[in-house]
Amino acid sequence: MITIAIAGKPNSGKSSFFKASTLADVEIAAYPFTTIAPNTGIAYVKVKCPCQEEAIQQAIGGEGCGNCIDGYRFVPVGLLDVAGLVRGAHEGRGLGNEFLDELRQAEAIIHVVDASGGTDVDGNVVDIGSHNPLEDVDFFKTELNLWVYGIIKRNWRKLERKAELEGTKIERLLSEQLAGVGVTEEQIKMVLLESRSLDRANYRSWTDEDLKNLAYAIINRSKRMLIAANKADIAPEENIKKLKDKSESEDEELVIPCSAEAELALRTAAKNKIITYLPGDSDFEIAHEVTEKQRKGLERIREFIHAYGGGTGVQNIINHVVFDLLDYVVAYPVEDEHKFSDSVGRILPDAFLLKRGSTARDLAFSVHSDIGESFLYAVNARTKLRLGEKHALEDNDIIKVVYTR
Ligand SMILES: Nc1nc2c(ncn2[C@@H]2O[C@H](COP(=O)(O)OP(=O)(O)O)[C@@H](O)[C@H]2O)c(=O)[nH]1
Ligand SMILES: [Mg+2]
Repeated sequence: MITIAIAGKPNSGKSSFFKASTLADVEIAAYPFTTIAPNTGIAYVKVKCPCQEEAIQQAIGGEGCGNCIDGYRFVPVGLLDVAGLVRGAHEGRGLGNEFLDELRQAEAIIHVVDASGGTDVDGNVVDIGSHNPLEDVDFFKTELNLWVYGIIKRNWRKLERKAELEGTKIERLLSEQLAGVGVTEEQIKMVLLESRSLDRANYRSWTDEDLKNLAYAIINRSKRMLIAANKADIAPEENIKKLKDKSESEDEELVIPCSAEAELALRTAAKNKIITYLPGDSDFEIAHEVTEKQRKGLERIREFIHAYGGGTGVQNIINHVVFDLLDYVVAYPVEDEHKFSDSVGRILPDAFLLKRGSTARDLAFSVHSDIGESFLYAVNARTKLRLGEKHALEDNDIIKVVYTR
């Protein structure tokens, strides 16, 4: 499963973001992690369910598929609430080592920034607007870069010697050093191929500055990042603007404003049947007798989500990470391409997230390794056209896999 890390300085709202994203009103499916740690959980991307399409409606007799909620599918992804990042983490300060260790498993990082400017660089509460959140963005990247740079630098001599004695490629040796960061040899190779200043053949003349640039490029490639401008409900408008402007002008990580607290309040209220609300909805209905205080609180949240282009931003961030940053597609395997169901008649029973470029055969492997092994061909259930094993899946594909039994 995809793993996304939630990281940032203390008190930026990481745990609130984690709680909000992992609180599901309906138990959609149990996806236990092999090791259950309290800071790991399941969040969901939200997509339109194919059962809503007219042609499919007709084929299945006008009913819902039973696996979506109000026409939306929630497909699970792993989420990790990482320890707060403090200054000097790369030297092991605070929970520095733990923090960095946890990041290893993550494909992407949601950097939660307190956009309200109400916490200082170490996470202490200060007056709203008195801390510049741009500093947090820089500080975070600096720590990540220094972490990777530190590993490379510490081992550089040894690495050089090994390269000469054994003739091993520099990218292989670097990836061995950086295995703890979760970087692959392929990623390092791409970094070196694309770099204008780093000549692989001349690694012996690389300066400290070169190694720093290398570290920067490696972390950028191996961990896709997005900035959650959190506490947008209380943040001065100019802070959000500053964060967005910096990101655009320097072509850096996308900034999406959000309010983890608002999302948490809405999901909790939905769970308690006080409102009808689905994660990511741009509005909600108050469904129950509520106290004046509750109503006021809810109306404040409504104002906020209307002002912020419909939504608290939390679901939007999860979807953006998976579909845009990491470039995944959703695919639905079926056994009966006419009824869009499995062998016992369950309509569109499963949804899988696969890296764009994955094939019908990869999907078969996701269903079961046996089915992948004995794959013959696939059929696009919408068009009934036959697909070869190399056919790359498109987002929202419904696929029947034919295999030898
Ligand atoms: N106004 C507002 N407060 C928030 C938001 N998210 C978190 N907080 C508050 O910020 C404080 C720190 O939140 P927490 O999630 O524990 O931060 P962490 O240390 O990064 O895990 C708590 O008092 C939260 O209630 C938000 O979106 N809006
Ligand atoms: Mg926390």
